[in-house]
Amino acid sequence: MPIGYNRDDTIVALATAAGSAPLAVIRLSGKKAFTVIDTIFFSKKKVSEAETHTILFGKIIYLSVVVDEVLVSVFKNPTSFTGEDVVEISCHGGSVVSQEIISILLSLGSSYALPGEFTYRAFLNGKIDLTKAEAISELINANTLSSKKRAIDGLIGKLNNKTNLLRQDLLDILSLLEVDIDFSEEGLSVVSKEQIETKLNLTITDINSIVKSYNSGKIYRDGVKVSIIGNTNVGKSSLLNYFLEENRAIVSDVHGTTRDFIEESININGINFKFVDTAGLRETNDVVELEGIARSLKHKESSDIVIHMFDIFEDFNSSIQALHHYDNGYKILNVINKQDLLKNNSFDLSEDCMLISCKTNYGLQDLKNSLFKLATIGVDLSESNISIQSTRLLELFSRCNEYLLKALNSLKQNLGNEFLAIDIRLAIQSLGEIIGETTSDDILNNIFGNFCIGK
Ligand SMILES: Nc1nc2c(ncn2[C@@H]2O[C@H](COP(=O)(O)OP(=O)(O)O)[C@@H](O)[C@H]2O)c(=O)[nH]1
Ligand SMILES: [Mg+2]
Repeated sequence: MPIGYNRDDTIVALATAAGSAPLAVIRLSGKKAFTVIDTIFFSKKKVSEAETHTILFGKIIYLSVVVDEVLVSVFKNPTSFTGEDVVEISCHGGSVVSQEIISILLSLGSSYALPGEFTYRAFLNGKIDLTKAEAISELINANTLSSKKRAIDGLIGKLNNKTNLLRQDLLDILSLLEVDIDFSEEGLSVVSKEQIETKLNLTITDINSIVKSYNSGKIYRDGVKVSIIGNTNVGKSSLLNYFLEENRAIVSDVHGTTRDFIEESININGINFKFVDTAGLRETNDVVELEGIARSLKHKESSDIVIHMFDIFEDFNSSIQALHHYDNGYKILNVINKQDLLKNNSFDLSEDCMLISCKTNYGLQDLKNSLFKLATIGVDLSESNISIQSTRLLELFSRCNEYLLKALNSLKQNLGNEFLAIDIRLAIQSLGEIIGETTSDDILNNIFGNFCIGK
């Protein structure tokens, strides 16, 4: 069991974001939830006598002082999120009211919930499996509609169903093998090698597509970081402003205007692109600008895509050449700006290079399209397929597939059904870990520890 979670106590936490807001919701879950709330909440009915899934209006009164007027939602075990007795107190927002109520609940014998503890209890009580727990975390953290949709798929059990189907397929193969093992003692064989091979291959293909979906899931969850790098005055800040559709960064013909970096996100076709406008690269003795340049280079290293920007008067051909020999894990888009200043069309544009004008917007839509294309190379953009977003699932599905490939190999080498059965059993075990049937404490700690408190 994960650290600190194996407790019988009644837990409390704020379920909404802290700060100024019209309402705040406090959650209380556990054996004493109803007795604790009944000592401070005064309404027509006691919470312990109310029907499940009803709402009561009343006052929280503590030491004869009215703390707030609130609504209390009542959920009796086992039909609550955690599977325990739960109350949700909707009080007035702002941090003072909710903190006061939480302090009172703590002083009455409940304890402060650890991160993800409500969800962990839901898991312990069989209300949700691990794929759903992870989906809840993904849903809360989703920052585009697409990543939200993928999380909902997990929440409504698509991944769980798929995993169970795959497991059933493997169990079918296993029982075929076992029947065959029994009969082979009598010198008979009831199952053909081809039959097993076809079934194994189908399952392997299915799992492979799930493994591949991780990259798509990752891009939808984490987004794409794009740094705009180049010399001073080439138009980096102008480009950022174009993407953001606002005058976010100062644009000026003074060299070295942008001295710190500016980071802003936009959504392109459902994917979150984080643009970083950086200080222009040039020789300088200005300490602030030097620090800015150092930061530019640091951002470049952690980017998914670097827009390397030049203006048409620069000697960009040699720089572009140099860049192509430079492989740091990010993709490079070479962009030449200020096309509007071209006197004639005799411009020699090398491949892999885009010509734009931030002044007239020439080529900017193409640049946006190229960015999207570059970011989504190898990514499955269709939303109908099952997609995984966590490294835990990636690891387990990959492991499952390795066992199946081993089994396939044993089959091809005629190693005997006993050998195949061993690997298929291990593959089935990996699928069991996906839904959390057998899982180590470390994994549970990792999953639930990453939740926010109150969830
Ligand atoms: N003619 C022309 N001027 C541009 C273009 N893009 C930017 N500029 C001008 O170039 C100067 C530097 O632009 P800025 O975006 O601040 O460049 P940065 O230093 O790279 O961030 C400003 O005076 C801009 O108005 C363009 O496409 N055409
Ligand atoms: Mg700038």
